[in-house]
Amino acid sequence: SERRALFSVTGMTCSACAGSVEKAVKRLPGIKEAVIDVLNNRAQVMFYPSFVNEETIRETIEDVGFEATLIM
Ligand code: 9UX
Repeated sequence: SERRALFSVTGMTCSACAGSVEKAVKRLPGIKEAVIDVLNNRAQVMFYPSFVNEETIRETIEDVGFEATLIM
C-alpha cells in the first residue's frame, strides 16, 4: 500500500524551483503524488514502497540542487 513522506526542502525561492522538484520526483518509479510548498519549504510525497523509498526521493531532490531532510 502507499506511504507518505514529508521533507523539509531549503533553497527553493520561486515557484519554478518547486516545479523542478516536482518534475524530478514524479519521474521516479512508484510515485503517486508530489506536492511542493515553496512558502513553507516542504515537499509531501505519496509513494509505493515496493518501488521507491524515502532516501531515493530525498537524494533526487538534492540532485535538483536543494537540501532535503526527511521530517516525517
Ligand atoms: Mo526561480 Mo529556483 O528564478 O532554482 S527557478 S529561483
